[in-house]
Amino acid sequence: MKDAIEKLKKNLQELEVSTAEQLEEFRMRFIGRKSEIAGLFGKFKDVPAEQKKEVGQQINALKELAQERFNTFIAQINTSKFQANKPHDLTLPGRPDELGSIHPLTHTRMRIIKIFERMGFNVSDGPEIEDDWHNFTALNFPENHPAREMQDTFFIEKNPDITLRTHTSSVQVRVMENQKPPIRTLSPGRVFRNEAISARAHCVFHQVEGLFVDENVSFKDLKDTLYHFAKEMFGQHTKIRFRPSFFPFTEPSAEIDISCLICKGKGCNICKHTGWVEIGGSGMVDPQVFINCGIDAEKYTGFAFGMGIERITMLRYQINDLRLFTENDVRFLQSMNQLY
Ligand code: 2NM
Repeated sequence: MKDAIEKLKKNLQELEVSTAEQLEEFRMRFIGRKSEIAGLFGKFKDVPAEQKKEVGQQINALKELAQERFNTFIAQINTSKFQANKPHDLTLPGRPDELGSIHPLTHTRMRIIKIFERMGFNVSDGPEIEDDWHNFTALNFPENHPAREMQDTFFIEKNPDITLRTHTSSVQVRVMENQKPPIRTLSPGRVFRNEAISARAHCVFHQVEGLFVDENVSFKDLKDTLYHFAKEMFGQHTKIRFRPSFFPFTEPSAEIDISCLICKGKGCNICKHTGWVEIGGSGMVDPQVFINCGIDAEKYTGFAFGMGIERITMLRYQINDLRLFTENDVRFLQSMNQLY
C-alpha cells in the first residue's frame, strides 16, 4: 500500500499537462470517481488497524496534491502559452468592430458650421481661459455689470482678473484685433458660467457665435442671414421673428425666435402655447466695440449673434434633460445617431 502511494505521488509530481485532452486524462486518472486515488480509498479497509491513521493521512494528502495540480493546469488554460497550442476555431463568427458615434452636440455644431460656411463664414478659435479685456471690457461690459460677479463667472485670478470665458464673443474680439474687415467668422466652443447643474442649466455648455463686419452691413443683412440659417437648420417652412432686447456689445439688439418645430406655430407644450421658441440673441455691433478692437467705426458696421448648441439640439430632437449630453450613456448616444 505504502509503495503504491509513493509511486502515485511521484507520478503526480512529474506529470505535465499541455493540451485539453491531457487535462482530461489527468482528471480521470487522479481525480474522478474511478481514479487511482479513489481506488486507494477502496483498498483502505484492508489496511491493518495500527497503520490506518498514517495511511489515511497519506492518501488524503495525495488527494489534495492531485486537486492542487489540477487547479494549476486549469489556470494555465487561460494563459496565452496554453492557448497558443490550441488550434483556432475557424468556424466562429467574426467579432464586429464597435463603431463609435458622433456626439449630438458635435453633430449640431458641424451642421451649423456647414450652413454658415456656404455663406462665406470661416471658423475661429480662442482660449477658454480669458483675461478681463477680451471677455468683458472690450465688449463694452460696464465695470459694475452683474456678469462680472463671482456668482456668475468662474475666476482663475483676481486683480488683474483672469476668468473662464463666459461666451465665445471673446474669440471675436481677438479676430477683430488681428484682422481687417471684411470679417465673416463663426466661433464655436465651450463656455463656462457659475450655475448649479440641473435639467436646464449646466456650468459648462457650448455656443456658436457669429460675426459679420464690412462696409454697409445693415440690420436687413442680419435678418436675411439668420432667416436663411433657420430654414437650412430647421426646415424650409420655418418662420423667424426678432424681439427687441439688450446686450452690452450690440445696439440695437434682438432675441431670435423661430416658429415652433413641434406644432408648426399652432401652440404646444414645447413653445408654451406661443407658437415660437427662442434660439439665440443678435444685434448690430456697438461702435464702441469696434473702437476697442481697433476697427474704424465710421467706415464699418456689422452684426453678431450667438446661440447655445445644447439648446438647439434639445429643440430639434426634443431632448428634455441637459444632463444627457454629459452622462456618456451609450444608449442615449447611439439612439441619437439613428436620428441624424
Ligand atoms: C450674442 C448676442 C448678440 C456677439 C457680439 C459679438 C461681438 F464680438 F461682435 F461684439 N460677438 N457676439 C453677440 C451679440 C452675441 O449672443 C447671445
